[in-house]
Amino acid sequence: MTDTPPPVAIIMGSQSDWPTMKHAADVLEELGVAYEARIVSAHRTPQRLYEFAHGAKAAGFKVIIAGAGGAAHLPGMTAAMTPLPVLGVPVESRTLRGEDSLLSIVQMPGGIPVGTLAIGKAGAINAGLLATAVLALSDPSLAARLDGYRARQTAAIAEFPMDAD
Ligand code: RP5
Repeated sequence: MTDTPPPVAIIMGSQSDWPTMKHAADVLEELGVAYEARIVSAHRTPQRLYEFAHGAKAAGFKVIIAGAGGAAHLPGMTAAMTPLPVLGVPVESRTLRGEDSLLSIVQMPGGIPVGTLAIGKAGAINAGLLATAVLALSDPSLAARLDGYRARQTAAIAEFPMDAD
């Protein structure tokens, strides 16, 4: 352990978002990027959100990944209170399959951006990769690890399809 604060914060509106957001955490771990994961609800813990977002830059975070479902106001409200880049992950909701989450996150007014990813697992994975790409701009060693990840992914894709059995 070092005293260096983790560069990435993964925040989510509920414990129920963690199975989705863990995919972002897994990518960061694979690439050797430190992160901190917290439950911060825009609706149920607004004061926690206020304190987190206002203090995030001073705490040393560089990128925030924010996942929420349904009336998913967490990424946008976080972006309203920090200058840090915010990547929004729409979590798949039980009733509307995440379309509500996506529309809640993506339609930000001009002036307060949220980089919105795909609904669910793919969005969480890509949020982890995008956060890594941002950090890699000023970290050649991390850039090399990201290049390696992409190369391994490419090498793992078969050219011809196979039958399942
Ligand atoms: C949102 O409400 C959370 O981000 C979550 O996706 C959704 C449902 O939360 P729970 O009722 O499962 O706690 O705030």
